[in-house]
Amino acid sequence: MSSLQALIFDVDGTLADTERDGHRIAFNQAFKQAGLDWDWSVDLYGELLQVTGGKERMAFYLEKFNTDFPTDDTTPQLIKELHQSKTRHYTELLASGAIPLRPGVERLINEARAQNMRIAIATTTTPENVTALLEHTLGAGSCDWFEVIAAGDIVPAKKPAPDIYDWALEKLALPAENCLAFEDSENGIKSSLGAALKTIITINDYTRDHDFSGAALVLDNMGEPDQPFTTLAGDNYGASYLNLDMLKKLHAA
Ligand code: XBP
Ligand code: MG
Repeated sequence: MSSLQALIFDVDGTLADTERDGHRIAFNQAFKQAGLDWDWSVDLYGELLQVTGGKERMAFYLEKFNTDFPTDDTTPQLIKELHQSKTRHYTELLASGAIPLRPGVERLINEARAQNMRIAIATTTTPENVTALLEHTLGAGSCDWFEVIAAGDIVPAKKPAPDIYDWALEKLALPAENCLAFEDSENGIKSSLGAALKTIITINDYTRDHDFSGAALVLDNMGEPDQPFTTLAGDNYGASYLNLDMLKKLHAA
C-alpha cells in the first residue's frame, strides 16, 4: 500500500476566504482606477467564479455579462493591464492583514512540518498573490515551507483541467497515490480528481452548493480542537479536526 507523503493545497477559498473580500474588491479597485464603470457585486462575482484565473474571468465577463462594452484586438492588452493593477491592489490588501487563514489551516500546516510531511500548493492564482498570502499570515519565509508552489500561468490550461496538479506532482516526483489534495470548489475538485488525487473539500459561501462527487470527505472547515468541523459527506474517522493521524487513515482507505 502506498504511504501518504505529501499534502497539496489549493489557495483561494481553501487556505483563506480570499474571493469575496479580496480578489473581488481588488478587481473593482482596478476597474475604478482605469476609469471603467465595471462593478462586480457579491452575487455577480459568484457567477464569474465559474471561470478560474483573473484574466480569463474578465474575458468571460465581457463575453457574457457586459456585452455592450466594445471589444477589439486591443482588449487582451487592456485585460492584462487591468490584471496587473488588480494584483497590486490585492497584494496591498493582503499586506494590510485583511484576510486571515481559515480555521485549522495553520495548525495542520505546522503539524505537517513537525512530522516531515511534504507540503505543496496548486492554484490558478498569480504567484505574487500566493507569496503575499503566506508571508502575511504564516510569516516571513513561510513560502519556503512549501516544496512546490504551482501557480497561475505556469500551465496554460487552468482548473478544472488537471494540469496544475499534474505539474505539482511532477515537481514533487511523486505519484498521485502518495498524496492528498485540499480544495474548496467544483473546478478545484475536477482538477484534483483529474490528476487522480484523493481530495478533501472544505466548502465556503460561494461553493457550498457545488457538486463534490468523488470527494473523500466534505467539511465546513478543517476544524480546531476547540472548534470541531461539521462533516457534510464522507468518513471523518472519528476526528473533529483535520490532523495527520486521521489523514493517514483516510488516505489508506
Ligand atoms: C482561484 C482563481 C483565481 C483567483 C484570482 O481558483 O480562480 O483566479 O480568483 O486570481 P482556485 P488571479 O482556488 O480554484 O485556484 O486574478 O491571480 O488569477
Ligand atoms: Mg479554490
